[in-house]
Amino acid sequence: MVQPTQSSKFMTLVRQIHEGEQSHPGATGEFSDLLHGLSLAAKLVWREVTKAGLVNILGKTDRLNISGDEVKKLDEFADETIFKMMDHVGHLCVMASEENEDLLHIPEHYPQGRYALIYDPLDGSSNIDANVTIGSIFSIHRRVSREGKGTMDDVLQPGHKQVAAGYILYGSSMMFVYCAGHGVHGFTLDPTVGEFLLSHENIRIPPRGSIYSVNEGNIGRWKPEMQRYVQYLKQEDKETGRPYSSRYIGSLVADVHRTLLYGGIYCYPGDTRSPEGKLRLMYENNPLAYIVEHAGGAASDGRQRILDIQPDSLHQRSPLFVGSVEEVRLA
Ligand code: AFP
Repeated sequence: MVQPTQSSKFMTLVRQIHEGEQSHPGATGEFSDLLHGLSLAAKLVWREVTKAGLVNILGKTDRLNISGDEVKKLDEFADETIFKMMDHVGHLCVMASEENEDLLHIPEHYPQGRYALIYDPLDGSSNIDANVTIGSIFSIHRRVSREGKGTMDDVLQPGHKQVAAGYILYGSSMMFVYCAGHGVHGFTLDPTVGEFLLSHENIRIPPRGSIYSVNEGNIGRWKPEMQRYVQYLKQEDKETGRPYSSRYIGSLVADVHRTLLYGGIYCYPGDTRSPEGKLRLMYENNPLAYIVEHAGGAASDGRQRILDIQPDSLHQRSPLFVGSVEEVRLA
């Protein structure tokens, strides 16, 4: 028999966001709408991802995205789905997507809101054909322009000004991980009822770890200090727990998710070919740095905190060292 005092384990994403808002006097419910819209878009993307091996959707289109990567059809689907799901909600003034060169404005017949949404619709898409975990990443800023259409200033804000960020993993299960300033929470989709249920409450990253994650194929292009650092991690030393294990999926969102849960470090340094590395500050590094910092970890570009970088363009890149506090400090 159900005891009235028994606490409910069925914390859905919507319920948690709602309860979080209710504890803030003056909350308008806009955040619930935004996160709910994103979770709905993610379910549609997930539906296509799970069908990817069945339907003829894996072919590549014959163009490159703004960052020069091959665009696959699923990227386009995810890009459009997120935009269409979020354009009419009334809480956004502008969006920016990794797949598009310019800002994405809210159609004029919809109301303009107080927030700006930045997203990477499908991170790790080169892994789709191999059935490897991929994901979507999002970042939300409060607008700084006063009214009307959103502007570049609304989007080009340093990461520490994000009011929420998160990612969705399309893997062996589907997860929605987000932070709106108060803890990092992970929800797993129960496909039988179509709901995200709280599975990872208040995630904390271990302060140390023994896994490093980096594309070591690039070692010849790294600076000597980066080469020495990775050599150091591979040396035998009982006291400091070396050698570390190496894990690299090649889907940033999946590599960072593992790092968040198990501890360790993910690195994408600059190299002779790309001095600022490959990853994009606005779409990848800022939201993931926000999540990891709120879970007790750290994120740096090797010179400064990722979240302190003042962006100057939508698609700018930055090196990334993210993970356990002690590991990022050592790196
Ligand atoms: P997209 O698939 O969104 O273009 O991003 C891929 C990615 O930026 C990131 O997900 C990977 O970790 C990284 O590239 C892998 O790059 P390397 O092949 O250089 O290791």
